[in-house]
Amino acid sequence: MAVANATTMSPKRTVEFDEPAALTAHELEGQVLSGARITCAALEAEGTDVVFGYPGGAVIPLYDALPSANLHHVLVRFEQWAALAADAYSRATGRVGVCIATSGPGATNLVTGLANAQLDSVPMVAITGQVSQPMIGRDAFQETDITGITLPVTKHNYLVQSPEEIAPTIKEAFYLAKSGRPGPVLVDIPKNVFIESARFRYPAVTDRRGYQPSFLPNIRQVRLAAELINKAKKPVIMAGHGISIARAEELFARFVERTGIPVMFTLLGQGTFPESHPLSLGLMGMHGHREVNKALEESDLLVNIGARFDDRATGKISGFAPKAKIVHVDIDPAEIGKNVKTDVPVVGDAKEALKLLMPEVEQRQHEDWLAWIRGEADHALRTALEQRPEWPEAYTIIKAIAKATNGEAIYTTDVGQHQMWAAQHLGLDHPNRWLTSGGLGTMGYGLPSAIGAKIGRPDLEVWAIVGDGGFQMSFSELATAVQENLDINIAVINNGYLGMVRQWQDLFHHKNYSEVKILGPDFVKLAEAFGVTGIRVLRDEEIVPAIEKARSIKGPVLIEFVIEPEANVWPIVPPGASNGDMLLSRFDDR
Ligand SMILES: Cc1ncc(C[n+]2csc(CCOP(=O)(O)OP(=O)(O)O)c2C)c(N)n1
Repeated sequence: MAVANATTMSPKRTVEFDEPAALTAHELEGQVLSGARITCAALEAEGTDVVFGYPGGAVIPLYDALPSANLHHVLVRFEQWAALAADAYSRATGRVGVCIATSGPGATNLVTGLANAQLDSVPMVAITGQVSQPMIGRDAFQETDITGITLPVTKHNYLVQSPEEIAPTIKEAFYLAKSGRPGPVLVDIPKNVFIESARFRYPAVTDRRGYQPSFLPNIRQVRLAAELINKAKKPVIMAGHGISIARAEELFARFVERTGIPVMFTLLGQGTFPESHPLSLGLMGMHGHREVNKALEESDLLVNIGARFDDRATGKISGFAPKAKIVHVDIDPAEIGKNVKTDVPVVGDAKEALKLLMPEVEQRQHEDWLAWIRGEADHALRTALEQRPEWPEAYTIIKAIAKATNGEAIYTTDVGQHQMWAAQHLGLDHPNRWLTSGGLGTMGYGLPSAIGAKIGRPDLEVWAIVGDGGFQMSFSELATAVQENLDINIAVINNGYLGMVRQWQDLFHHKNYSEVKILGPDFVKLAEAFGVTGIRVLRDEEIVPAIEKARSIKGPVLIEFVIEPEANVWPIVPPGASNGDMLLSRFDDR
């Protein structure tokens, strides 16, 4: 193993791990410490108190130092879930999530989690061990070029060259992760660098040459946007994740109420404004509500705040908001005009943009426009059209979970039909409590993200709503939930299929169900094997008692909800079609 390579370090620079236990980063300032201890102290200096990780040869020195640091380490069962738990921790708390993996396979297992955070703009720092410096480039045991591999899926990454570099690198990594458009940053540290020592000095500031993220929008652009807002007759707001990233929800609510503009949400924009508010329209795009997509077609002004015009939200670009002028508020100038032609770009932080917009916009109401939109709602759109009555319907289950938890829990999901049913029916009123993989669409996200969220927000109830397919990717994390004694509930929506793929095969590939029938384990027995309470629900009348039982039990509980195998999510915008061409049901043959 690469462990032997540790002997290549210079002996005179090595320190024994006899450093004082659990001193704070502040107290360690100026002391000579191992690179491993410096790494921990730097994390502490950034306010980190939890790390999600998995040990291995190249990071053994780091794990040696962990017990004497003020860091709670959560031992996951697979590194990908460490990255996704850190991602969810970050989304739920607004702090930077941290994950750790060893070199080689440990580091490569982080890749999907990094890509997930990159696409959803989640601040995260990943620390990976690397083989000792003299072994780099020799195909050493468990050597991978992780900085090369992760270059396209990180905001930035580093290969640290000396223990002196660790503290400034970690300082900069946190700064990059959370400033501007947030994202994941990876810090790769060779094993000998963990073992060698240096004087610990944590820099007060960091100054990365050439990195000047936008923050304050240009007031002229703000005024142009306000002009359009003040004269629009049929305006809509497209609310995106950028509002929660800027923690701008309060100001956003005041802006909406002042301008009287109805709000539609991207998948990740949900929760940025209460869905129960009269000005809230709900989800837009591929599985958006009918009236929302109709409003898009009809609107004369679309104000996008903090979203990136993702194709699942826009549908076919040429049919997207065809009559509307477009205002786009985004912190990343690269997003302006990338997918949708923008009339007025406002480049900056969503909160700062709203602060500047507020005094420029008039108090207005759009009653006729709102009445028109409401008139487009199709209350008949129900999967009920296709349901056999003996099976519980997924949306009944989702609504029951929302009701039992008073809409106040953190809800996480996997990816697929259950995710869309949850997005449509949870009725999300609170910010940063809807944790779902938007851009990457990472199956398996539900359970590890529930773990990350619960650790970050132990004060909140946490529900993972997962598919039987996605859950089979990450159920090993039940062991982590038990080891951490986490009070989380897991709702497995079991249709016996890779449901969303089956739905596409059903609707767009002549019902050619190729490789989507998925057998699962006995989920109740599986739960029990992990020491988790398992409940199975087969009938409507069992739904509420099962949810209440799960809520009353401390520790993880799994409920398997068996649903109609071939239920579809409606409406759906066919791939490549305009939002206005959504199908409302199987019988909608437009
Ligand atoms: C890691 C990964 N592999 C494949 C996919 C493609 N995919 C999207 S949804 C889906 C089916 C999910 O099935 P399940 O977890 O049972 O959820 P359901 O759609 O039935 O609710 C698949 C395979 C994906 N999103 N992520």
